[in-house]
Amino acid sequence: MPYYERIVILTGAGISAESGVATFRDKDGIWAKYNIEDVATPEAFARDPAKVHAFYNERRRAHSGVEPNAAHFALARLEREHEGEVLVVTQNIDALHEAAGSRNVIHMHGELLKALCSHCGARHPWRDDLSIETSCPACGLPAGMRPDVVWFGEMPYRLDEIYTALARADLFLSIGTSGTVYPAAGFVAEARAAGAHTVELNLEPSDGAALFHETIHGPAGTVVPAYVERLLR
Ligand code: BV8
Repeated sequence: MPYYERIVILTGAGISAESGVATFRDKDGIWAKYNIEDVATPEAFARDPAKVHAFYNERRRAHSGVEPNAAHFALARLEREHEGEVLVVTQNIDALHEAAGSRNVIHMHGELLKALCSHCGARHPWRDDLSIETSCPACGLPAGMRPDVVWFGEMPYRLDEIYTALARADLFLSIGTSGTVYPAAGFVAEARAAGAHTVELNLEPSDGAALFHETIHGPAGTVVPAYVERLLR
C-alpha cells in the first residue's frame, strides 16, 4: 500500500446503515416511504411545513438511539494515527462521525441535530421536535425555524473548502453512497483529475463505480476497518 499524504473521504447513508440508520435508496429506505418532493425541498417546506417538520422530528427522535459502528470508529482512528491530513466530507446529517471521534468533518448536506432560523440565520444545536410554533432563541420570531439541512435545489455547504481539498488529495475514498446525488457524486471525477487514487467501498457497485480505480464491496463495518488497517500499516 503506497503512502498517501492527503486523504479525502466522502461518506453516505451506507456508512450508518449498520448503526440502524435508514438509507435512502435501499428497498426499505427513506425514499420508499416518502417522496423527496413532499419532505426534502424548500417548496415542500413552504407548502406544508408541518409535514416536513414531522419527517425530520421522526429522524431526530430515532437518532438518540443510534451509535457509531466500526466503520465510523475506523475513520476516527485513521484521523488520529495518520501523519498526513484526513478530511471526512459527509452527505449524512447524523452525528455519528463526531460521536466516533472524528473531528475534521464537513457536513455538506447539513446536520439533523441543528436548527436554522429562516428569519435571522442563527443556528442552534437542536435535539427536540421543531414546529412552526417554535420561536428562534436568537431573534424570538416564530414560524421560521427549520432543520439545518440542505434540501434538493439548495446549495450544499462549504463546497469551496471541499473542492480545494479534492484538488490537493492523493487518496479519495467513497464509502456507502449510491453516487446519485450531485454535486457529491461528481467528487470522484474532481479527485481523479487531480491525480488522486480513488477507491469505492460500498455494499454493492454504485452508479459511479466505473469512475473509481479500485472498488471494494462489502458492509462498511467490515471493509472500512480492514482498509484503514492496511493504510496505517
Ligand atoms: C444543488 C439532506 C445547486 C437532507 C440530501 C447536476 C449538478 C448539480 C445538481 C444536480 C444535478 N442533477 C440534479 C441535480 C439536483 C440534485 C440532485 O442531485 N438530484 C438527484 C436526485 C438527481 N442536487 C441538489 O439539489 C443539490 N443541490 O444541486 O445545488 C448546485 C449545483 C452545482 C454545484 C453546486 C450546487 C443538493 C442535494 C442535497 C439534498 N439533500 N440530504 C436529508 O437527509 O433529509 S440528499 C440525500 O441523498 C443524502 O444526503 C445523500 O446525499 C443523498 C444520496 O444518498 P446516499 O447517501 O448515497 O444514500 P443512498 O441510500 O442513496 O445509497 C446508500 C448506499 O450505501 C447504497 O449504494 C447502498 O448499496 C450502500 N449501503 C447500504 N448498506 C451498506 C452500504 N454500504 C456499505 N455498508 C452497508 N452496510
